[in-house]
Amino acid sequence: DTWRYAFEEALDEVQGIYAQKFKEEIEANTDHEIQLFPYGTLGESADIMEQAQDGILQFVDQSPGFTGSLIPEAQVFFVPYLLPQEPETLASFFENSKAINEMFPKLYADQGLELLTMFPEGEVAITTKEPFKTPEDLDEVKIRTMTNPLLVESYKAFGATPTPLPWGEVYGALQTNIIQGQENPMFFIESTKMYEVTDYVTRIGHNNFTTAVMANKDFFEDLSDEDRQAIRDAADAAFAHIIDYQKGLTEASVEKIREAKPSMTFTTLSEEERQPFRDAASEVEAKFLEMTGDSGKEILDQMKEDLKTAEDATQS
Ligand code: 6CS
Repeated sequence: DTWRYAFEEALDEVQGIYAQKFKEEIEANTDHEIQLFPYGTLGESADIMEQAQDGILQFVDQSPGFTGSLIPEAQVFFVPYLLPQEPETLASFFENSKAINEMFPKLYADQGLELLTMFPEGEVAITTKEPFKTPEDLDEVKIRTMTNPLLVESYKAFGATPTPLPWGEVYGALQTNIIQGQENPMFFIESTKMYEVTDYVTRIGHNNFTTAVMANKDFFEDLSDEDRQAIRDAADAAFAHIIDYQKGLTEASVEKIREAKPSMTFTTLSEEERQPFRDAASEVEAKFLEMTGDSGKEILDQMKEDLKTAEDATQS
């Protein structure tokens, strides 16, 4: 059979590199083929999720940034300063986390989805038209977020005016000054030319971008044991590949942006400068618990435990 797999980025961006490796593994180890649908070929993130739930697509990559209304607990990835930035710690966390590998699959299953993997796509940086160092500087600044209620709460807590938009509207909204900033990992800021419509990149270290790959659950359950195993193995191989692929990617992307636009200003806030943003995190965490109740608390507690395990394992 030919299986259809859609994702939220271009073929040569992180989700695309993952998808290509997944396709390569499936085609090498089964009789099936994978047809890839990069961003823009089947609509926005919300559209491809709907198509995957309907079974029109067999596989979909949708980031928790867009899954918040479907699975409120997936918003846990937007509690500021929860995830570490060290690539090794992150990789170990995603690979071994009980929250990710045992708890989230049940929540995705309730939505007709078989969660195959979650992986990190890099430190999230904020690009803006004017410089900022404090929450006060962000007063009245409209920052685009993915359509995720908790991410909206984060930017409120950071002092800004959050504006949730699908990805396709971001470049134009910056160009016409409907918004004055947005956040994304450095590779994406470079590949989508966000530097053409913003002038400052600020690293406050508040998050690392997480994405998730899943299959339509009915499709997955109807497969043979061998095919299901081949899919799990392909997801694992692609995970290892994407972790390796991203080594040095943030810094290489900074260099490319500097080359394309020498006047782009990069600022990394110091620990002291980050403190007011860190202080805002507890308010956002409280909102998360308010939105998700006991189920959210269980996930958050487990994630904290899993993060501690990953830190102990990789930073000794
Ligand atoms: O900001 C966004 O909407 C997009 N960012 C990334 C890194 N991937 C896909 C997503 O649509």
